[in-house]
Amino acid sequence: MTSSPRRLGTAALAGLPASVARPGYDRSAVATGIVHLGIGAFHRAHQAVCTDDVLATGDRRWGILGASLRSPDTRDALVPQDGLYTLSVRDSDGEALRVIGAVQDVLVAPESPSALLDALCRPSVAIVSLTVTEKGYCHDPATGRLDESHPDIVHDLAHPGAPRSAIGILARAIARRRAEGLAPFTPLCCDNLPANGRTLHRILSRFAALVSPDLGAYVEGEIACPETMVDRIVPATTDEDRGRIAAALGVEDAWPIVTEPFLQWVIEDRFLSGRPAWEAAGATLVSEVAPYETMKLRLLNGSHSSLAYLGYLSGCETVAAAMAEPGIAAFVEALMDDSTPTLTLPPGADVAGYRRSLIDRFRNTALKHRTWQIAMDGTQKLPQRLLGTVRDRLARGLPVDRHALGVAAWMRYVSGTDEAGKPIDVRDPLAADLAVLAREAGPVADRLAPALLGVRAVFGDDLPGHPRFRAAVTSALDALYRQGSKATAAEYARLS
Ligand code: CS2
Repeated sequence: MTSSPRRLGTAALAGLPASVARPGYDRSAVATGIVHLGIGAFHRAHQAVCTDDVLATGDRRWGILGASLRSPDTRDALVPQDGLYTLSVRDSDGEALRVIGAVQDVLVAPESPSALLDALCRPSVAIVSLTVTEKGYCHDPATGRLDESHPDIVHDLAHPGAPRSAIGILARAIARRRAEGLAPFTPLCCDNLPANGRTLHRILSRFAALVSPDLGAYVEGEIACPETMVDRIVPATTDEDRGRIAAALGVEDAWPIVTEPFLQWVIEDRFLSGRPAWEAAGATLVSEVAPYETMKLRLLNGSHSSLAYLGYLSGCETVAAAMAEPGIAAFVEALMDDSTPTLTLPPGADVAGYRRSLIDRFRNTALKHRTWQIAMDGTQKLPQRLLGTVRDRLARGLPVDRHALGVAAWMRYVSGTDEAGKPIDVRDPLAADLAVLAREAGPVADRLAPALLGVRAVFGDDLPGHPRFRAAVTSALDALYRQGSKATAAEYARLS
């Protein structure tokens, strides 16, 4: 008698409890149609799930080869499980478990850039999707242009055969496929960047032009980067999640993913070499993504970042805990009131319903979405989440106090101490620079606000000197220092 498996994998599938959904297709017959760069939790809760749905319809072209651009952790968790992992969908009604089969293999780019380049040059690969987070694009967040002095870009231009940035990897693979006479793949950005397809295309074309003018012209003219809007809340998996899910499965899963029921994916239908019928999984294929994307970035992510900073400073560990603070919850509603008039709504959009669903999603206590997780990388997030709205409101002569409070809470946060005097583990590519500015200025609004407003990568050339914005940020920061974030949020919620 063979012993029953103790770890999730192909051999364990048949023995899982009947309540656990699993791939209903022959995984061994699936070809690799997608390489995904940045195979973290978000991809595994979003695009991989939609692609799993497509595979289940019988279209076997779209298996996913995942790549991690940094750490081997995902590979170490998933490869011993034949790429399988559990998706746990949680809300107040309970938890539904499903094993996802779309991921076939995982590579670790730094261990072998050439293996990844070979995979990207397989003829079956038609799409290279990316979730490398905002900072993974090596760009200037304020302008959306390639940061040519970024260490990874400098490295990749000097060593094009062993790239380490997503941009260097894409450019090298595009050049090689072209030289080999293979059809180009479609790079598909699935990160929360503004105009994410156009931004990727601009950055990639510039990088390619620095490699050679000919490659630059080819990327500029021949490579399509569709826009996307991606949405699903995916907190980091905890050990408690692992324990609960293993008990339900009867086998260990080294890295299950926990998420909410909601999923939205809006995609510009502009693919060079075919695409999965993601509509079968509920995705919306459109000709213009921008209205969906702006609505999501400004209402969801703008609220999220504000909740993260205000919540964290006042000791709220999760988004749901911050939403349980009446002043903070009222502030988030009021912030959305201010963001809404700046939006060009998608056709047929029910913005009131959308906002209500966001509030419900933020209040989902079954998810432990840490404010600290969302607070990360603020320099890369503020421009598209809060500052676009600020610019639109300033241009129309409207008050910007509430968005200024979101910015001020970020300033208070990156200065490195919370309201209880505890040090904050600030994670941000510019964390060291921010810490120096904060130390030199001290916890004084009149000094700290102008110092941090001077960070051009975030605030560009226009906002640092804008008198109304500057005054609004300074007084919001002063209020945070005087009365803390709960009372300030409540006060700002009441402003007319
Ligand atoms: C969050 C997002 O971590 C963050 O910054 O705001 O990851 C958010 O959960 C997703 O964009 C939701 O789709």
